[in-house]
Amino acid sequence: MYCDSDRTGMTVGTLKRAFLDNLHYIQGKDAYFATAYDYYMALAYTVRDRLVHRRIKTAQAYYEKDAKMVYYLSAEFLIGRLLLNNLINVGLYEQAKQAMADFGLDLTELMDREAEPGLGNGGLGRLAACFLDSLATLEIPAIGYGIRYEFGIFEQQISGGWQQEVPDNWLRFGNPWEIARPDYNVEVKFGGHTEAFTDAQGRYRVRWIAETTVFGTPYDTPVAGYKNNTVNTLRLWSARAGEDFNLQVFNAGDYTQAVANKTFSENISKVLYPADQTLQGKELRLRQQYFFVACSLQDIIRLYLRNHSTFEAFPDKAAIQLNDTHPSIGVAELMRLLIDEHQLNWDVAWDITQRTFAYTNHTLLSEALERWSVDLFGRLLPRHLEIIYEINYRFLNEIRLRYPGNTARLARMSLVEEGNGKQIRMAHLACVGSHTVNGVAELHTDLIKQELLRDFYEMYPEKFQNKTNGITPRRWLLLSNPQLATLITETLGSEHWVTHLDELQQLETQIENPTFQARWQAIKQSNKERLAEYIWRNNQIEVDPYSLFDVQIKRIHEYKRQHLCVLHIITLYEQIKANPAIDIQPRTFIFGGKAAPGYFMAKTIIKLINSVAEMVNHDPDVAGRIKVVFLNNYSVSLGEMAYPAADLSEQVSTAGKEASGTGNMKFALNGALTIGTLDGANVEIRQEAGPENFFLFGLTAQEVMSLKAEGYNPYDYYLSNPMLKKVIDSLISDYFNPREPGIFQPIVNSLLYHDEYMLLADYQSYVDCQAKAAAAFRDKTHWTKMSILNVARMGKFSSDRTIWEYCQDIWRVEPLSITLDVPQAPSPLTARV
Ligand code: 26V
Repeated sequence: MYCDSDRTGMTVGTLKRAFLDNLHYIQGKDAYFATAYDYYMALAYTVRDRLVHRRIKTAQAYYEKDAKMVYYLSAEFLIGRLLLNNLINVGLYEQAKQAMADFGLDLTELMDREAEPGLGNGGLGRLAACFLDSLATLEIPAIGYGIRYEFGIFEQQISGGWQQEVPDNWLRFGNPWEIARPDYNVEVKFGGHTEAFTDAQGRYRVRWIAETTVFGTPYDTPVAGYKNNTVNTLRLWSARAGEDFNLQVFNAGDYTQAVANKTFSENISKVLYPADQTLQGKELRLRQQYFFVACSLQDIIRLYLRNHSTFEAFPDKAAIQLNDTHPSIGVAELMRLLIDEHQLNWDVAWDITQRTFAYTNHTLLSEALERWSVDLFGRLLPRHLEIIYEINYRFLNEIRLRYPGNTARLARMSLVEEGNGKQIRMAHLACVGSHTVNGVAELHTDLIKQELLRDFYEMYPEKFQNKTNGITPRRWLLLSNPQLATLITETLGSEHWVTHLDELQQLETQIENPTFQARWQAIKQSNKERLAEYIWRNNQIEVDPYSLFDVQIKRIHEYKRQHLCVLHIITLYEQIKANPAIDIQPRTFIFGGKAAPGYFMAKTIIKLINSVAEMVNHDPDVAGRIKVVFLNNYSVSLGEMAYPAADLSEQVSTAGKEASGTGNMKFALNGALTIGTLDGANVEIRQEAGPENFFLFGLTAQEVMSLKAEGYNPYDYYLSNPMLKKVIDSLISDYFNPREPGIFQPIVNSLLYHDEYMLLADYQSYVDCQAKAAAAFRDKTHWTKMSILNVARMGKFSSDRTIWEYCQDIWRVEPLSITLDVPQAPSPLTARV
């Protein structure tokens, strides 16, 4: 019955029957009334059936083999649209395309109806999504745990050049991929106080008398491995008011107050915080973090106890990864569960906790390091505060033993920051509670060891590891650049490279082959034309698809230096104005990215890009040679179109500030050359691609630190560089914003008098490097060769490689293959749930 039923069959014929069935019985529509959205839903349910079947088999195998599981805890999962991804991974794409064509439907158009789940801010959330894809593809037993935000990252509209935020009601029309599991609801407590008591065995115990309880309902989204039978789970928690809600109404009689309380509880999973890298210390955010961690740990323990009766083997069966500090309250929560709920003693509980958790750091920016005020913490999580104090007490004693009399070190390493308003340092908690701490690129890990967590590294050098980030080649090549993927498959003779990305190396044999070069160029050209059409439809800007596409898409942040690119654009513009007949490489500058709603400078940078665009795009002297485009509402889907269309990838952060970057990898894998600093994974990309195939500029991280220590004065650069002066003066004079004078003054002041991110120090080096890139672009053949070499040498940056390293060096887990033709599935009546 598993072979070709309407719910599992893989042929065009069964897909068509299943599709019609779902259209009829789930959407309740016939061909007279069905909309494109109904067709999308019917197809999505058809695909989901095929996944559900595999997911059940996968979960069965994990249970029966008592496999060690990876639990990836992340406040963000930026998974992107799922229809095409699932069709590809489960091996149904061609059949689905045919099936839809037989009905006169265009699969691409249906795919466009899917709302994108924007459950993340940027790099960190997207990394978690790439990791889920690789975990399933490598057949690793794993569950991703997070929050089912009702509103994802805001929709960005541009009005008068400024960013406007619009709520992202992504669940409005329903979500065909998720399955609610109210049967696995768990309870989460907040607030109240603690009481110590002695139990019947004479043991010292603490009970937490909470003020409120909230329920978490899990929603499961299947995560399909690439053409294997593994389907793992992404389990996202949604907050529901406690079940005593109705009772309270009866008893207290204050119906409206009770409803208000219900709404308050359910607010926990309402909205994703749209700030990355800046902390606001908001109570709701701490509630969110504790909520999903408490739900997940209960779930993990429930799963463990199905096969075990003591906690002895817990660290051998569960590897819990903390994606940044957002879930780091898990360290205190696991201690609480083991001690208060399961009556383990402190030392045993602490040993289990430390052997279970590992922590990934994603940022060196001090403003992005999470700290929670002790006041807030104590109010919301009184028992956890006690536990953290106890962890800290024992930890500080350890330091005193190792470094007697070193009070400065004690203050630096403490989990509690003293000073105006005590704060809990979550990075320290995560570090102390974990067996392994990792950075996300070699340079980043070095800086963690030497700067950010230097004291910790000195004490526990064996705890620290590097795990350079990666991206999934399924979404970031196969799905987003099908023409290039086809060329690669034809050239290498199979699609084995999709799961063994190192094999792209073999493309190097084609580097001198003119036919291959021509096909390579034609594919890039066709991707550029597609983006040009999108720009025309979306921005009403006509761009030359033969111009150099110079692309910077990522969150807007001062350290990422989008405004350095703007200084370059103005430089070119000034050169043209001074000599309109100048021979200049035509370029299209394409920007995209969201600014945190409260981040004034980032929002002003967006306005600056749009103001410069307005002037440059319409100046007859420019004669269309330079165009500037700001793509609104940058998202995973927009990235899928933009990366394959880029010639030049802008990775220009101040050295030492970008932990890794992953957009840099997406560009390079799609044949763009990089202009970049020695920051994050750029260093390793350049190493792999070869320095001759990478446009390097700017200070190194060491030079940045030395220059700062010496006393950096940006104003000197302004005075001594005439072109730089001219460029900055054009901003001072309101040339680009005549009707809104003064709006760019904050940017000018920041550059001239502080320049924390050292744009002026890197300006000349950047402009010179850009001139080299422009000259190189004019030699089409040589550029194409460099492009091919970049792709051929990006194998290292597959997230499969990254995940395999985590499995080997941190989690100690093994793959487990899933077979679908198990002769006998256990009867539903006898199977344990
Ligand atoms: C941090 C914070 C801290 C304050 C509260 C709000 C908030 C929200 C999100 C984050 C995460 C920021 C860290 C982050 O996204 N880091 C990025 O991680 C990528 C994956 O490792 C890496 O490639 C980027 O370089 C790094 O910026």
